[in-house]
Amino acid sequence: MLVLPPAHALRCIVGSEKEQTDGAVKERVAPKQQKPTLYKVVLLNDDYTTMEFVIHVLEAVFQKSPAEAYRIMMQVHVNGRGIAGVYPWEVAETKVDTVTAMARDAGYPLRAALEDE
Ligand code: TYC
Repeated sequence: MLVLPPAHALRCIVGSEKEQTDGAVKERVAPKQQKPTLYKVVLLNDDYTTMEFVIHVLEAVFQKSPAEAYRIMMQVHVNGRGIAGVYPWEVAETKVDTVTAMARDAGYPLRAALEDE
């Protein structure tokens, strides 16, 4: 399923807009969001991508240890899907793009997707 960023995940520019009134400069400060909404990056199984390549992706893109990368790869291989990591919207989206580009460059059909936390 395609997940679009919610309005609150979009960068807020209100705080940087200055309002000029009678020579006075007022600044409206938008309250900073303390906890960003998090999204899961999910890896999907397929029959052609090698286990070694998936382990490499998990280590290189998701900073997993070799043991954790192997565990997640096997989880995807056995169950069809597995969580590679949980990140704020823009980070998660970039990881999906990076995985997809790496896989296509290497000639593999590996897919990654975003999910609501
Ligand atoms: N099923 C693949 C194989 O047997 C391995 C694999 C694991 C592929 C995880 C994708 O996300 C994946 N070669």
